Amino acid sequence: MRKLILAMTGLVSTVLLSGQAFAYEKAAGNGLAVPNQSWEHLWNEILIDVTVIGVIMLIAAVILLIKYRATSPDQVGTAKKLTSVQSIAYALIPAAIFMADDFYLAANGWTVWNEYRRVPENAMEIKVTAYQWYFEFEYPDGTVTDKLVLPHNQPTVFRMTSEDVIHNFGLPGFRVKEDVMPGRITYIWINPVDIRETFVHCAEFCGENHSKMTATISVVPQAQFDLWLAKMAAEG
Ligand SMILES: [Cu+2]
Repeated sequence: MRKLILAMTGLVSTVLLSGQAFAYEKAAGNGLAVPNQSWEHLWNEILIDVTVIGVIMLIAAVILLIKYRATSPDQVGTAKKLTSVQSIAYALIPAAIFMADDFYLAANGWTVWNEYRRVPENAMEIKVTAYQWYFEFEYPDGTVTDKLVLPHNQPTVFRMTSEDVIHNFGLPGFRVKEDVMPGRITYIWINPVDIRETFVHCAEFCGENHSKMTATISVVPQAQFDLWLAKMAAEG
């Protein structure tokens, strides 16, 4: 009976823990500041959890294998028959423990996604049009380019559509991607907090030259961005 109570306690803590996840993320503020950091945090959490669970399972398996190994070929096991309460407890306790973790991670994933879908009000908007097989970018002043230069620390939202087939605006350096479809406008946003060179790559197989459908992204200081944009605008 004690084990059954333990199992029920586990189930209750499952629910409490997932509620806790929501409370924690909500307190963190209004939307995400740097989305890729939130995704990385979530990914690390998942990685730690599956590693810990994996190691526990491995150690348990090795101990049981050694402890209960057969010492002669015709040996018959002498395990005690479990009572119903024991059987239920053996099933429920481990299930409750692992479910608590699953719910916790799922709740965190849901929260990050939910927050991520809210674009910051000060975001710069760049229109993206996908073609077989390149991306075209239109800046707020109407300048059209085939590569991205982004001002450092400026949240940027991409409003995207396709002129032909389904593509995908993949930003591995920012840990996000989103489908780009004809007849529909989808969006994705980033906050480039590091000055660096990275790239966008189509992440949906879209035909013969799909693998070449890429463009560079340069994150530069605001002043350098202003100069670049003015130069591009002048070149028309
Ligand atoms: Cu594509």
